Amino acid sequence: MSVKEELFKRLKEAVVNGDPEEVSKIAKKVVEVGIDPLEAVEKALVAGVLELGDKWVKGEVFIADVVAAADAMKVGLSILKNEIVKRGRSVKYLGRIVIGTVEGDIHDIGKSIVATLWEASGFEVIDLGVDVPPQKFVEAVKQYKPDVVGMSALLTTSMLKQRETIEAIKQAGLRDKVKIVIGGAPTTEEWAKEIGADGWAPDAFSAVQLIKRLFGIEG
Ligand code: B1M
Repeated sequence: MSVKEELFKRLKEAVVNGDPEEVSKIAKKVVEVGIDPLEAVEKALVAGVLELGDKWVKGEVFIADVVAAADAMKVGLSILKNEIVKRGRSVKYLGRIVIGTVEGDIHDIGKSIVATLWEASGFEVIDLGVDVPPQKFVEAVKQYKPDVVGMSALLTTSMLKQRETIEAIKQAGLRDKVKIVIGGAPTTEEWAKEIGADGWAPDAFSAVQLIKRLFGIEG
């Protein structure tokens, strides 16, 4: 087993065990030995949360275990994020994006990864956090004047808030000032079209391609 595989295996285990200290220690080691931080996010941090998520859906673990794993995962993401952004650092920002998880929804793992990759791709990303009401997105558009608004939703119930937020931005007379993109596991391209979003992405990597397309950036 290579050093990388060994570190990824231990990092994933630390996430599954909901052990932030161990996650922090191994994530720092990943950076120290120069392993691709993005690969560590995908193959260890996210893999750990999903593995536990499957056990939870099967009723083998409790939701508290999933929360602990998600919190431990986010400790690792914050350490690896700096390295990801540093490696992708571009001199000036290519554009400004406001992102948030919609009202009634507190899932933020996917959103944080998307925000990290957009930052690493040279965009200024303002993260509004979770459980963000439509009006807060409207205020953020007025305050930050972003080029793009991104909304994440992980519940079939909270997806409806993506539509409500687009309506609120329209009501505020701001719809032509921003591009709006959505994502999150239950969302689909059809849903994005139905609610009048400008784009949708199934995962973080295609979210980077999407944002570059919206800005007319090649590659
Ligand atoms: Co919850 N949860 N959860 N959960 N949870 C799901 C989503 C669920 C599918 C599990 C299940 O039952 N099968 C289910 C939703 C069912 C549905 O409505 N479709 C569910 C449920 C029901 C719930 C609760 C209601 C459980 C309860 O309390 N009874 C509750 C709801 C709380 C709330 O939001 N109000 C709840 C709570 C939680 C925790 C808080 C414990 C925890 C979240 C911790 C956190 O985020 N800080 C949690 C977790 C971890 C999950 C699972 C296990 C994993 C979700 C995740 O992080 N995936 C999930 C089951 C599963 O998916 N296996 C489940 C990994 C992440 C990288 O993927 O978020 O899809 P994802 O992000 C991807 C893409 O979607 C895309 O790129 C990302 C990276 O590749 N993407 C975007 C995401 N956002 C984007 C935005 C974009 C573009 C792309 O542009 C803006």
